[in-house]
Amino acid sequence: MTKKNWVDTSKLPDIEPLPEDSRSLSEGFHRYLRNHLGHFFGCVPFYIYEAMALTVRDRIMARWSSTWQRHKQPGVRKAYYMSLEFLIGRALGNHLLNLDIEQETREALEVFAVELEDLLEEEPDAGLGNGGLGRLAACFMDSCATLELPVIGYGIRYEYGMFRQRIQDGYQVEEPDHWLRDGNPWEVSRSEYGQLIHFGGRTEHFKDQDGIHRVRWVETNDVVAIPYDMPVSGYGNETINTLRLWKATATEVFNLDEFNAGDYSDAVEAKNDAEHISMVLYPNDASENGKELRLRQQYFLASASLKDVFRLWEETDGGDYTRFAEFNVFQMNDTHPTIAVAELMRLLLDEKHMQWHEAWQITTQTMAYTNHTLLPEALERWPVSLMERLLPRLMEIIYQINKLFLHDVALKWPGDKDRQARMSIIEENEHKQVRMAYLAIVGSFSVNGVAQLHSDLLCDGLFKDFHDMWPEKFNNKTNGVTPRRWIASANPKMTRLITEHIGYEWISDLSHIHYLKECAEPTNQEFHAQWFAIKQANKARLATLVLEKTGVEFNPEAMFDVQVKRIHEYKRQLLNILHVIHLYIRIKNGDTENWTPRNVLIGGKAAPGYHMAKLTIKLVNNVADIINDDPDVNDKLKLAFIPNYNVSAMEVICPGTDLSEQISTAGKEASGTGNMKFMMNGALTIGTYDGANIEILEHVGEENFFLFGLDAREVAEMQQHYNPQYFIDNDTDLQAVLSLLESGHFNLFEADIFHDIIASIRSPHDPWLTLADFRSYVDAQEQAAACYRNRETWVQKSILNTASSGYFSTDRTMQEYDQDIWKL
Ligand code: 26Q
Repeated sequence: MTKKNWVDTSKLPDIEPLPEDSRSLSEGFHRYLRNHLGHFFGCVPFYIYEAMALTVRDRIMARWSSTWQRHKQPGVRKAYYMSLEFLIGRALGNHLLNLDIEQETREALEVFAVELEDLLEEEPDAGLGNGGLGRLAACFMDSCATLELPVIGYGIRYEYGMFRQRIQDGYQVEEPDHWLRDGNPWEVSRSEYGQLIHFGGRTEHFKDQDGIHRVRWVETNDVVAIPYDMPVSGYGNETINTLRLWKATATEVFNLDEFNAGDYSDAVEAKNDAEHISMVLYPNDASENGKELRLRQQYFLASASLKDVFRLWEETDGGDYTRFAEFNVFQMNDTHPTIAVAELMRLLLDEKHMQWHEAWQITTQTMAYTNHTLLPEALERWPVSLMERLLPRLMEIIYQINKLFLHDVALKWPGDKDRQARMSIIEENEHKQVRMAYLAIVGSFSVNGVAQLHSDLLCDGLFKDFHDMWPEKFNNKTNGVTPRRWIASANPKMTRLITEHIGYEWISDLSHIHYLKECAEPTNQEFHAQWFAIKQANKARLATLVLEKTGVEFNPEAMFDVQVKRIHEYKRQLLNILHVIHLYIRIKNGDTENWTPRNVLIGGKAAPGYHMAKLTIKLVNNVADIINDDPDVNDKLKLAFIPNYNVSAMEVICPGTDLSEQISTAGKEASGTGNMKFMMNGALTIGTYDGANIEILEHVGEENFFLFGLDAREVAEMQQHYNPQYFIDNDTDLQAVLSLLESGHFNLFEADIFHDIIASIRSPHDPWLTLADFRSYVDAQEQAAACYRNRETWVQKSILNTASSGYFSTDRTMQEYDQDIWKL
């Protein structure tokens, strides 16, 4: 963008930081409500929230400005976290915690007779992500700010975030999430840093004055990317980092030619086309392949962010691109932004006029790639034909990258044609496709998985050929979660108790949490009683939420058994339901000696086009209807499906959970992060030997974890000759469960609707081996139930889980990224 309307304000003196006492907050709040928002007599609660958000934002600005100043000093090496998703959730409570002004804010609101908790509820969730990968990006941003790492997040400012889920007759119904409808008080738009993004057109190859071969990308359709900045506050420090989200707009409000030619609607249509790019988040947490708009989103993010970093580089470090890799590093959150590899090459070649070799050096010293999946079917592939049409210059560059790469492969393994075909970035079928993961690996100096098992399996399986070629590129970075949101903010009662006993350092250094282990000793009766009472209070809070959202009454005395996550076959919500049906049958048979009453809570969204996942939701709801209505069952067992599971719901759910369900088929869940949130809040895990479960188990000890099921090696083995009938024949409990399900007991007036589910778990081709793990799952559940009846041991194990969770802070994860990859 040209800076023709640029007004330099950098010479103005720094703004005095605003006071943060309750009086000053109260005044600010009142002024915003009256003078800015114009509410004189009264208003709906949302504006109360908005006025307070603006008041708090005022306290952020001076720090934000000085953080930018620091980062703009020449010689500051920066990392850029590029992600199609940032699942941030709410911001106000988070900033109050980080700025340590919660008490003052409470007092400021007293005059207006408003409860802080009610006001926080008014903020819509920023749901700019599907699940684990998007939430991880948000936790990373939090930790980087707390650790004062110069990291900028780059993403898309979706007008519509993750859809809202409603349940109608037991089925999921999706509704649009227009989270920006009432404006977003946290964002600052910076039109002056807009970038032009090209699509379509064709390339022209020519020789410049010096006879050097050059390429022009011409006749493009352009879109403008406008950045919107969101502040990311650090905990207890002066750092405010930036999450920069791009909105797509048309190059001109109206295309003047068309407008003058009278094609008014055509001109408006072009504007719409451009704005569609940042309109909606794809609600698919496995790849939704081949969708042109998705590829547009990916390139839009990659190009806008790279150009923005170039601009920063030129403004602050003078723009000597030979030194670019010394001061800049990009972390690609999965393959979604991987087109950035080719775009960085394009910018260096075509716009900075570098030689291929030099540009490739810079690119491969600047890019790093994180993989989040082991499912081969979830690896992104883009049709070459689509790439050629939408991004012709980038496709040329990818071909060239591949050619030089395959040359290296051939030199390393002479004559090994199979290997060359296997490793090619271009899959040579009748419909050629670009394998984005391979492009990412070839173009990066670092490739990491997100838990130890996952990283090992990448090296031995999915990416074995590449590991053979470049073992030094591969590394593990076990995920984490931020203890600020997931303990300090979500569980204030537990936070107070912990801090009374071990001090407050754990909030910014979770390794301190191990000091709690002493409190777990049975001699600490007083502490145990307090721990138990807090869990009970959190369960009561969760029970209230469940009642409000589902109408199902949970008894707070019963064990809270919770599985919340995206609905996916590999996550095996079905296994959970089979167990619930098993318990129901036991109750109906009067087999209830030494019974542990249980509330089973399941929640999560299904991708709108994922038939099996949607049917699973229907099954949960139908089973719930039968069980919850049965007077024989009563308080012994309850089942509820909580609609619209999201970040804010999890903030109530994880503190109120006793038993955390992490029951994926071993070798399929890359890491999991919900497992860590539950652990931190004192839940025990029932889980498979998968993803980060393994590391949780190692940290807490197997006596404090309910492990069951096949491990990854056994799964791979059994998949060769899986015979579900064998498990049915040898298990009368399983026979009873299947026969009740097949009898239509849970779909009395909906004939046959669960046919596909039954067929899938009975199939020898069921990749998730659900029935193979049924017996050991039921046994582990029985152990958990027995353990829960002994309050003393359960409380001890609960404390030990929290006390052993220190490793799972994203502060630790970010320090490892910094030490091994970013070196900031
Ligand atoms: C791809 C192409 C087109 C449309 C959508 C997508 C898409 C979007 C989101 C593909 C995948 C995702 C999300 C994946 C995800 O959340 N993976 C999870 O990442 C977590 C953080 O590392 C891990 O803990 C989980 O194990 C992993 O499943």
